[in-house]
Amino acid sequence: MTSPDFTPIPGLLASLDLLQITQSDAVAHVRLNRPAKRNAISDGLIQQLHSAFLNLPETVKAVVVSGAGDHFCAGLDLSELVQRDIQAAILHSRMWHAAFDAIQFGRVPVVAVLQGAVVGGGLELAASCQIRVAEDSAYFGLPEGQRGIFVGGGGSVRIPRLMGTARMSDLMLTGRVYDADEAERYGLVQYRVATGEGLAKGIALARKMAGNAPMSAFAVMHALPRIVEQSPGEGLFTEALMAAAASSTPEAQDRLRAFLDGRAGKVVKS
Ligand code: 1HE
Repeated sequence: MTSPDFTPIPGLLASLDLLQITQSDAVAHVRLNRPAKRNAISDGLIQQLHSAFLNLPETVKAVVVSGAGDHFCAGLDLSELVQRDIQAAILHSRMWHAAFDAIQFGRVPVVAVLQGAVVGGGLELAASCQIRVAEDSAYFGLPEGQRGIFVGGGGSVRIPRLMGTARMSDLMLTGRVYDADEAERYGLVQYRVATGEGLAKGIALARKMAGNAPMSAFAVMHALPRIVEQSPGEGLFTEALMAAAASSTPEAQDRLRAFLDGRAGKVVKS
C-alpha cells in the first residue's frame, strides 16, 4: 500500500496500465502492478517503465520503485521468450538497457523496496536504482543460468559492481539464492527492514534525497559511477571538475553559509 497522502499523477503516467504511479510532495512512487504474474517484466512493462522515468513531472525530486503483492519482481516474462533471431534478441536486450539507463542515469535518485522474489531481471531492475531496501522476505537469485539464457538487462555490468564477479558467477552457475541478510552482507542492498516496513523506509529515504541540492545529487548519480570506471588520474581530474561545479552553485553557497551561521544541522549518528 502507498501512504494515503500519495495521489495518482494524471496525464501520460496515468495511462501506463502495468504501473501505478503516485506522488506526494517531491516523491513519486512507481509500483510494478502485475501481481498475478509476480510482476514479471513483459515487453509492455519494460516500455512503460522507460516511459515513466522519461516523463516524471519536474516537481518529482526522488522516486520509490516497488512491486505489488508478495514479490518485487520475477524477472523477464518467460511466456514472451519466443524464438527470436539474433538481431531481434540484441534489440530486446538493448530495450531493457535503455529503460534501466533511464533509471540509473535519470534526473532523480531512485530507491527500490524489495520483498519476496527479486530474481533475474527483477534483480537487474533493483541494481539500476541507487538505493535498495530489503524486507525480511526478500530473496535474490539469477535463474538465467538454470533457464539456459544469460542476463540481458544490464546485470553483468551492474551486479558485479555491487557484490563482485565471483558471487554473481555463483548465483548463475549453481542456482544459489541469497536471503536478505546475505544480500546486505554482500553489498546488494544498503538497508534491511522487517516485513511490511519497506515502503515506509523507502519513502523516508526518498524524502531525504529529495531535499538534496540538485547539483550534489546529479554528481552522485552521474559523475560517481563514471569516476570509479576511470583511471585514478582521470578520476581525480573529473572529481575536481565536478566538485568545482557543485560548490559554485547558489544552493551550495547558501548551505555552506547556513552551516557557518549555525543555522544548519550538524552531522549526527542516526
Ligand atoms: C511468470 C513468471 C515469469 C511467475 N514469467 N510468468 N524468472 C524466473 O525464472 C522466475 C520464475 N518464477 C518463479 O520462480 C516463481 O514464479 C516465483 C518464485 C517468482 C513466485 O512463485 P509463486 O509460487 O509465488 O508463483 P507462481 O505460481 O510460480 O506464479 C504465479 C503466476 O505468475 C503463474 O502464472 P499462472 O498463469 O499459472 O497463474 C506463473 O507462470 C507466473 N509467473 N514468474 C512469466 N518470470 C532481460 S533478461 C532477464 C532474464 C530473466 O529475468 S530470467 C529469470 C526469469
